Amino acid sequence: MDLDRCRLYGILDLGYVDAIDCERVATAMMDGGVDLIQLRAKGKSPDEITELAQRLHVVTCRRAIPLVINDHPEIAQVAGAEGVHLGQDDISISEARARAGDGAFIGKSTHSLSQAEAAVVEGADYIGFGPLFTTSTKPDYAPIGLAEIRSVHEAVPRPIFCIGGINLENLAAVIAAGARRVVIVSGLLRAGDIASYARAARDLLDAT
Ligand code: 3NM
Repeated sequence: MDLDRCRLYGILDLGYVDAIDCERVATAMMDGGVDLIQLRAKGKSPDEITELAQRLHVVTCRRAIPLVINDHPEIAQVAGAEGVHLGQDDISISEARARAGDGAFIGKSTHSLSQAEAAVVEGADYIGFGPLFTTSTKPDYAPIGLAEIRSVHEAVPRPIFCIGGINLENLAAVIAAGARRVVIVSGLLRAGDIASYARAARDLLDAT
């Protein structure tokens, strides 16, 4: 899986999207140039997530866009998803790799430079780095700001996706601070025209 080429990561967060709309929203994201999609379904049952992951994978496969499952390596395996995303308090990367099977890539959320470095030592294929700004999608985390973006890129030889409160209003500043890849959740999912919103973000990223 060539994660290096991925720069705009969209998350289907069921806090913002109804399960019934996920395929339509994923398609709009991909139309706009999102090149990695995660299913984040906090509070849903494993059966519900599995069913949704399987449906979504049909749609993402058609465009050869990798699908990442948050928290559930077994579901990634059953659905044939390409990746798994873990938080700091989840199972280890090696455990997730064993459960997801067959070459799934594993990403990990990190909230400081030292966590980012530790995630690489642990074997993460990519990291999330944030939250840069306060965000209602993950409200209990203190924002880390933009100051460490450059040093994390110097320290971590893996794709780094900056995350947390990123939107079209602040994306240029995030890029100017050194980000090459970003995750946008609520900005995209609340947009009236998701494909156009993604395209505008993509254009800003591609200009660097
Ligand atoms: N993880 P939005 S911040 C899911 O820092 C998530 O690990 C974060 O959503 C982290 O774009 C975050 O709506 C929320 O702010 C991102």
